[in-house]
Amino acid sequence: MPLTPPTSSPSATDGSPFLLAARGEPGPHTPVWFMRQAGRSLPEYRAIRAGTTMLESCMRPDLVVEITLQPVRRYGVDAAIFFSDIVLPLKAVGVDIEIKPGVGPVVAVPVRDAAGLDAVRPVTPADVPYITASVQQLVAELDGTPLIGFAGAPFTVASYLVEGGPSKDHAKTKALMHGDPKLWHALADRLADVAIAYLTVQIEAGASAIQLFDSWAGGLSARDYAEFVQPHSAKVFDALASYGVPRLHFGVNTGELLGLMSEAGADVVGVDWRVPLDEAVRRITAAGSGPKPVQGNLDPALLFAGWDALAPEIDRILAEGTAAPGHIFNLGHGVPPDADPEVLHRVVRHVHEKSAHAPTA
Ligand code: 1CP
Repeated sequence: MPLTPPTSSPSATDGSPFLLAARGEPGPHTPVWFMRQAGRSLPEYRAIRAGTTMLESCMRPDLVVEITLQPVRRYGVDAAIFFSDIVLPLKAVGVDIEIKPGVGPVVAVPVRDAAGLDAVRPVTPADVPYITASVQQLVAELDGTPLIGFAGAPFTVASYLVEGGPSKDHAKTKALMHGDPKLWHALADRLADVAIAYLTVQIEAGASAIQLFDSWAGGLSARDYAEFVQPHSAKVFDALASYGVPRLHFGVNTGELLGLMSEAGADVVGVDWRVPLDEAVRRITAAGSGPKPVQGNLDPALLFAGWDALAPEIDRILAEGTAAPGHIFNLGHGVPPDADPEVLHRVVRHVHEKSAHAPTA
């Protein structure tokens, strides 16, 4: 039976604080979720993952469903993020890639020439039945809490393929961009198709929103971003526009790129801690595509500073977030593995209490 896109009828998640904020509409409180909320900071995650590799666990609906739900149960966050990884769609089509504990994605044969491109193709639903099954089960169990699907943006995924693993300076990726622009654009275009296919599977199975992670784009100049990256991320956003689900976009250290990342086609722009949200709104607006809702932007380091230091920072961010037509509270990057779950829970309660207001007429 063909799947009906979830946007064709009113859904249980429509009036949720997360989707209201993502659409720039007023809601009962500022929604909050955390990037990497499912993961090593939770003892229940470490327990259930014991003995299973990261990518194996992404392919088992029982684990994906349980791990995705763990932070929702524990923290009462306003959205769930699908438990997977940005390299999963590559693994699913046979790219020799593993996630090494304590390291990250490692590629056996880095892609550095046209022949290397052959291994990379978009997933079809038949390649990832476990993704469809996991999303469908999650949507049923989440009972009105939106599920965010996600994929890696072409640049960030390319950086793993070209470097062969995590990298601080992305030197080989930049060298390929400038040294062989034809190959670079072919690779980035292929990875745009990979992201489109992976996100389409998640949306068609019922995800309420999607986030395109371009975590490492902040290493690029605005000029290089505009020429080598933005057209490919824009292809991803354009291809998904007709579903009508909010499209979020995030990268680290992207203060100089916020306008360009917004113009790529994001409905919600993620901001790390380096730029205050009101200034981020100004930059997005100045670029000609705003104002629009923003997501962020507590420095994850502050989770370790003690509540007396943390609470005023949360309040400052909530105040700065009022400059945007919608604000989704989040960290400026992922939850650190050694973060205290009690502190995260307190952040959620504080954001909800401080931002609660009577529904507007
Ligand atoms: O065994 C483990 O627990 C390994 C740690 C881990 C986890 C929990 C990795 C390896 N991936 C994940 C899950 C994951 N990855 C999620 C879902 C969980 C959640 O958010 O609650 C998501 C959204 C991702 C996305 C991801 N993977 C990004 C973009 C987000 C970001 O943090 O910037 C990136 C860059 C990756 C690559 C990756 N996978 C894993 C690691 C440690 C890394 C980063 C490596 C590096 O530093 O380059």
